[in-house]
Amino acid sequence: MTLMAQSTTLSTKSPEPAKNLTELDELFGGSTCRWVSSPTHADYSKDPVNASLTAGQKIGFLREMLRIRRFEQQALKYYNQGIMGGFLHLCIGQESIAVGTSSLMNGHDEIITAYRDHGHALAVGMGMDECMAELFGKGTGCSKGKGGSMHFFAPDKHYWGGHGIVGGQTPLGLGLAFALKYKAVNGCAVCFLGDGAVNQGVFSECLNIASLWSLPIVYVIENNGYSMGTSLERSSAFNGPLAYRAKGYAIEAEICGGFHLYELRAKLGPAMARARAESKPSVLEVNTYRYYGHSVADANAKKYRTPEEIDHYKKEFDPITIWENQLLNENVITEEEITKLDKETKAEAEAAAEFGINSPWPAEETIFEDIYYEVDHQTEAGQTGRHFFSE
Ligand SMILES: Cc1ncc(C[n+]2csc(CCOP(=O)(O)OP(=O)(O)O)c2C)c(N)n1
Ligand SMILES: [Mg+2]
Repeated sequence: MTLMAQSTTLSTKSPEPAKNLTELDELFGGSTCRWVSSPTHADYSKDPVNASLTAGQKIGFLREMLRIRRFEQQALKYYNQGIMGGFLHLCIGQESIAVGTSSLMNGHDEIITAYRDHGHALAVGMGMDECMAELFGKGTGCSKGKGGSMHFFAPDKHYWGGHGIVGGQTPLGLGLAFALKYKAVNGCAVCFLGDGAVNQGVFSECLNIASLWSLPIVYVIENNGYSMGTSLERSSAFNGPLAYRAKGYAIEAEICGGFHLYELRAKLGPAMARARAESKPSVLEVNTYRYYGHSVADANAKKYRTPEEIDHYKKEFDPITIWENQLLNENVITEEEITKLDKETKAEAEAAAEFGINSPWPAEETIFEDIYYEVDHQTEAGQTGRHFFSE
């Protein structure tokens, strides 16, 4: 009883009042966290990492963001019709982060992420067919239908998944960075995690080792303000940027608006370059927003956020609209060309869904292939692979 009463008191605790923010700024010399500061439309077009981009590259970024959004919209359609099952965590609204990051990869860099992984997979060059088939649980999927939405993998594209345990990818990412340093490869590891995952103990351990051993890793915190239905102010005791926790481990930390590709590239580019050239870790916190619920099974998706909040981000900070406007202003693209691009990506997503639906299921005799399973503590369920369903 006492414990329950205490936890109720804790969960209703308000965030620290804004008066502390000046002190924080003085302490850390940086900006403040997302629930007290709005993202901006600052201009990073002249940054060296952006100034050299060609028109073709800029249009390519738009195509990639559109591909991710159309792919996920198709997936949502079939999920809602009951044709697709399993988990489905959409990154709609967050597309710029995956595309901006992959645009900076140099062929030796490695990336790893959590379960909200479709965007990263497509951005590194995985095909829509193999990804969609995986969502349908088909044998033609990238993980042969055994991983589903949370476990897209493409090591040949330096993409190490797709992980369902919150924060579980952070030590794996550190292992990738260690391997790069050990083998003297001029690359960096980029490990994505959410604002909720920052609170997993293992992440603190990773920061300590990353700094102690000077490993070439960039932890990118995709701060969308919520971990499932829990808002940031209810999950983080420290009422400042999450990235600043890195300062406690003598690691460079930076805050970034993730809505504009120019800003993302301008902040992430130097962190990745530092990792490659000096084998130094960094933490970059990227402000972003997801339009849909935590997953498609989030029954409370519209209860813990106001419709006004969702609309605000859609209207003011949609990464695709922002990039389209940027390219229109630069005369890099016309409205007609955008419409054509959009149609092409929609058609590609539709064709991928057809491919997934028409693909065969994995054969029953392959159920134990390509997976880890217990060899001790043998049970009947373990022998037959039927843990959840009877015939
Ligand atoms: C160790 C562990 N604890 C809890 C869960 C259940 N869970 C899945 S996602 C999630 C929220 C994580 O939020 P965040 O890190 O902000 O990522 P986002 O979903 O916003 O991308 C939780 C608690 C889990 N998968 N693993
Ligand atoms: Mg989150």
